[in-house]
Amino acid sequence: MTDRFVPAETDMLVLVDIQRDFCPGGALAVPDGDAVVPVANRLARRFAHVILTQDWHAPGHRSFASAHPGRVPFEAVAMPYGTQVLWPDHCVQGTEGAEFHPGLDVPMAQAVIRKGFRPEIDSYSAFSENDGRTPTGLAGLLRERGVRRCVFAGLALDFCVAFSAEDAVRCGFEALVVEDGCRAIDTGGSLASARARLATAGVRLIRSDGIGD
Ligand code: VGL
Ligand code: ZN
Repeated sequence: MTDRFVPAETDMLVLVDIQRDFCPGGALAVPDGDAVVPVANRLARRFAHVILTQDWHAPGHRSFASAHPGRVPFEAVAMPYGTQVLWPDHCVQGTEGAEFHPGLDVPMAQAVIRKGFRPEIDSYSAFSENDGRTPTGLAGLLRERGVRRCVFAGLALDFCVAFSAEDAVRCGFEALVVEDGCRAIDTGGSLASARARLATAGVRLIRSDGIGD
């Protein structure tokens, strides 16, 4: 049993990081990641407002294990702004891996928020970078457009989707996550931790078949 959810004029669908590198065959492939593509395409047609986020790293980005001699991907290290998981090189600006998944069909998307472009700092959330205080500008964009509620789907549930949804609440928006429109990386307990944080933040998880009109 899922409660119905009816999209309103003041809702924004935020499709997170549905990019080649997060899908099977990509540099940081999320298991079954491309399964979110048809869900995202369907969802996009139910909302008056849709935006995309795009992970967009400078070459040699500090979140890459390759920038830390002796370290390997999925290890956690201390960075000036806190603990950071190290990743394989992924979503490098201008590369094929950074492109949106070729099956993503959302020509109605109104904006693309690129994040993680500063070489020294990672950005999971679509609202602010991992230091928790450098804004991306998304909150201002949403406020200026009269958006009150954000509905998230995309990759990965336990990183960019969860951090974005939590931050949405922090910025004063209501936030929901379409669970079947997401897939997770699940490294080092990240999925359990993300679920707990989402529950604490009051982010509702819904299913795409519960979205009506
Ligand atoms: C992501 C790890 C590194 C994500 C981005 O989109 O969830 N995860 N960069
Ligand atoms: Zn990244």
